Amino acid sequence: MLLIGVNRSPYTRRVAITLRAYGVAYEQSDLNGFGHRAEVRAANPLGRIPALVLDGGETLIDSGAIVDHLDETHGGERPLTPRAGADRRAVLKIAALVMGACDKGLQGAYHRNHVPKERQHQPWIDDCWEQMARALVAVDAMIDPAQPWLLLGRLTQADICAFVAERLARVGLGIDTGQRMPRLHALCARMLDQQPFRTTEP
Ligand SMILES: N[C@@H](CCC(=O)N[C@@H](CS)C(=O)NCC(=O)O)C(=O)O
Repeated sequence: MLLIGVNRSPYTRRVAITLRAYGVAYEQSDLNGFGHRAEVRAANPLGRIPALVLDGGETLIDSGAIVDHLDETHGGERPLTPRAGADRRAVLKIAALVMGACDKGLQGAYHRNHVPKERQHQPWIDDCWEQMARALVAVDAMIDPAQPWLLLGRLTQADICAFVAERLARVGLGIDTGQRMPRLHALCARMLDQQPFRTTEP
């Protein structure tokens, strides 16, 4: 299996952590959508990372679709996203909140990084990042600091998604997560001690 993308991307890291949590062997090609346009577009016509090339040659795209496949093939009785019911809805809701937060965070960053300075509109960037921050604050409020994980007393896709979003906010965008979402900040710091998180650190 070949994972295409750099772990600096929250979407790629989400897949990398999921692969490691399931103990799946894989190789990784450290490409990004802007620096390696031709190679990334060859794997994904949309030009985005991550893509996952399966051993049979089929290529999957989009982190949500990729982790869905990994749940199906490696999740057994306890997939990282529960198969049905209230537990599944709860995990998917947090995943949607925080991966949507990544989308908003990157929307602001792309504007800052790709629009000429004189045409940049700072209120738009601020609004994107505020939307991201509010989603993370909402997840912060769901965290019980006495519990090792966000939900269900075990690692789920909610934790993995929250982890990559918190890192993007803190390291990528300079949002003070320790101050604005202290429980999430602490939970993610604890997760970093776990093998799937530690070994995928960019
Ligand atoms: N919904 C996609 C988003 C992927 C995405 O936006 N990846 C970024 C890297 S962090 C990218 O490749 N951006 C290049 C572009 O949009 O042109 C997913 O979950 O995989």
